[in-house]
Amino acid sequence: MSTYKGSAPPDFAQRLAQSKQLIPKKHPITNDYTILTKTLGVGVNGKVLECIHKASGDRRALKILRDVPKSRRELDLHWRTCSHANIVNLKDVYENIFMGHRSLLVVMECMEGGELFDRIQRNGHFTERGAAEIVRYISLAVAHLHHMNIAHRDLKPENLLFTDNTPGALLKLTDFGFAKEVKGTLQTPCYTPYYVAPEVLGPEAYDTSCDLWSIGVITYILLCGFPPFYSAGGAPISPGMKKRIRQGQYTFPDPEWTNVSKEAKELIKGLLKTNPGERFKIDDVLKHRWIACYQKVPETPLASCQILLDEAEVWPDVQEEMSHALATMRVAEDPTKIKTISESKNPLLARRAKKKAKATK
Ligand code: I85
Repeated sequence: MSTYKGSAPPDFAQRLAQSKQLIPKKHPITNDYTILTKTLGVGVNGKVLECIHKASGDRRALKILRDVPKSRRELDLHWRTCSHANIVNLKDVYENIFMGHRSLLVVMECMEGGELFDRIQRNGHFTERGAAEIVRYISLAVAHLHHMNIAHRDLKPENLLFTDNTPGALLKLTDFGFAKEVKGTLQTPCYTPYYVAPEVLGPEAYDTSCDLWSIGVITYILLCGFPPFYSAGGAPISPGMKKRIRQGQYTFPDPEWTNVSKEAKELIKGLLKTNPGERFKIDDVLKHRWIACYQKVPETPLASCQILLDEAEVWPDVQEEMSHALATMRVAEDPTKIKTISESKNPLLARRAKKKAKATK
């Protein structure tokens, strides 16, 4: 690297401190890492393998992305946010030809504790306070993103991983394949604020609100072991289920919910509001008593670990239902798509907008 004077090129951590911009390494990844064949999972834009950092012997996770704009966006958003304790950390990025394709090879810290609900099921004992602690971790990650005007939009149990298998393990969020930078509402010009409907101010509230709906669903499952909305008879997303989601029809049935605190139920109600405008914002969650004072939440044993174990065979259906519901929200809650089409193809609207802009000057 000729740009660095004198001594050895700075390592990744140094570069991180020096510049906010991500510069992928160009030399072959195999100089630094041994890539193992074990697949840890498959994400939105690429698969994840295990690898070993030669210099330290550390186990790490490698995500292989095709070098296309969509992957660049994923990497950029992950990079900008990954210094947070509850977001999976990036260790190295390479720009290599891999298996004949121009690829981005993303090395992450290895989350050895695996997925959220696998661990809860494995542990066999789980309390309401434990659930509050987990929801707090998720909310801290989401708050970090939302405060940077980034919506994750694929917040589901498979993307929440534990650092290790110790009692002090941290939970971290991963996969920025659907993440999106949302425009701040403040700079939107040309409107008289008194009359402006929230959706006109831009997609911000809507894009970020799907993350809050996700937190609501995950909290519900943590507390009882089954989702708030599910289709009868195991069909992945039925018309009946869609209708229940749209109308916000869910209950807190006995006996699973009998001993769950009213604060927990109150939080879920704020998160599962059908109208995204009425739904809690991330700061409402962090300020909520059940989260802010999570150490005072009762240590009531929950039915969820047993139910997750008993219902293990339907878990893939639950995951599919959640993925599908999120996909629907990503499309439905983006009013800009609709707006830009109608505006760009409507000369009358365009002229009126111009006139209005002139008049307000
Ligand atoms: N470690 N969604 C489901 C995994 N460490 N995993 C997924 N998108 C990603 C896989 C499919 C998430 O961006 C994913 C992504 C990144 C990871 C990831 C990152 C870091 C892991 C798709 C493990 C794991 C689990 C159990 C044991 C171990 C590792 O998945 C091991 F033993 F290797 F330590």
